[in-house]
Amino acid sequence: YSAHAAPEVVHKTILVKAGEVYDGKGKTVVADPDTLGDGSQKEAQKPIFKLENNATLKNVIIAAPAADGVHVYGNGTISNVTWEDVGEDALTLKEPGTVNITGGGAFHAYDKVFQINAEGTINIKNFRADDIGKLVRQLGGSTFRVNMTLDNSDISNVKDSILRSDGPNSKAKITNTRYHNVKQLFKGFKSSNTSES
Ligand code: DGU
Ligand code: CA
Ligand code: CA
Ligand code: CA
Repeated sequence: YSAHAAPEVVHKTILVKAGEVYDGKGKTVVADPDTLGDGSQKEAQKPIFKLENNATLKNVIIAAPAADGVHVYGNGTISNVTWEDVGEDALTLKEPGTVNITGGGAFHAYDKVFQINAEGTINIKNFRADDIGKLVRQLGGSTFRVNMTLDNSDISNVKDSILRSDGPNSKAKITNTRYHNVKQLFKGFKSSNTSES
């Protein structure tokens, strides 16, 4: 007997079409390691969810293996999604857009949680993260403009930094957030482009 239903094994990336809402109603999903990826640090794993422009993903727990998590093409809304054990990374912005992440959390990310591979904005609010390398990483070596905000969150055990860029054009702002054992808040930004309060 278990109080929780067995996780749903996802064999093929779930597509959330433009403007649509996927509400997991609290269910737990995992990747099929044979088709999507084993959640290790190997690149080229597939996502469990692919969100088209203006799609919403909500009320889902992503357990291990999490493969390449969630891919967002354009604007996306992520609400009450918890990555219990982040795979290669948790979420990637693949095309320019704004991603709003509210509630939920991310745990046990060997390296990155949110990977930003296109120009845009990532707003994270009411979030928990523990045992991670970095919370947000702008694609290494890229100079497109990324705007990162983190508000009212609780972040612990960070090996590298919370918000990380290499680009002189990107901005980062942290407000009302609690930290425990965090090596650095910001890394790779012009210091005039960061603020914490
Ligand atoms: O070193 O391969 O980590 O989208 C660079 C990495 C990076 C991407 C990124 C991702 O370019 O793979 O997972
Ligand atoms: Ca990667
Ligand atoms: Ca992990
Ligand atoms: Ca990845």
